[in-house]
Amino acid sequence: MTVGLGAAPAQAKTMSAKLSIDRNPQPGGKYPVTINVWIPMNEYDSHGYYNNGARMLVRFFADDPLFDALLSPFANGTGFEKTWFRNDPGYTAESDGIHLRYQFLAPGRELDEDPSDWLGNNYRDEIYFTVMFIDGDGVTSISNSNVATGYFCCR
Ligand SMILES: [Ca+2]
Ligand SMILES: [Ca+2]
Repeated sequence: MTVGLGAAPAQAKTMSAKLSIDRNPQPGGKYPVTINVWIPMNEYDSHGYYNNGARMLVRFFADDPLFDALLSPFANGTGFEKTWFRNDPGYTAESDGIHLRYQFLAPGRELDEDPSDWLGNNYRDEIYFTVMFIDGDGVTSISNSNVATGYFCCR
């Protein structure tokens, strides 16, 4: 990197990651999913990281007691992760830090992580994402989002 930054990214402590999933499916059985990540930092650092290779990588998981399965909500159910680089839509450097604001449609079959039983009772689904912020030197910070719930349909 060419900018003078501290040794380790101190922003890890305050990176916020918010998830909301609209419980009303769109035609085709897809649900609007909204990601909102903010890494607070000053404007100089924000543009410094952003312009020197910093990226964000997001993965979705099913929240379960024993094992949190990796989900594939991206690309109509075929993508298990997505990475944002400089100038990608929704990924911005601003005066108060680096932001990722992104909305997409996820197929219900991916969000229905606790599927219906043989009687047709659909169990409640719990979804969260992890976001990795990777700066140009490869230093990584990770945060988990809140858990979004719903009775998504259908596997
Ligand atoms: Ca679950
Ligand atoms: Ca379910």
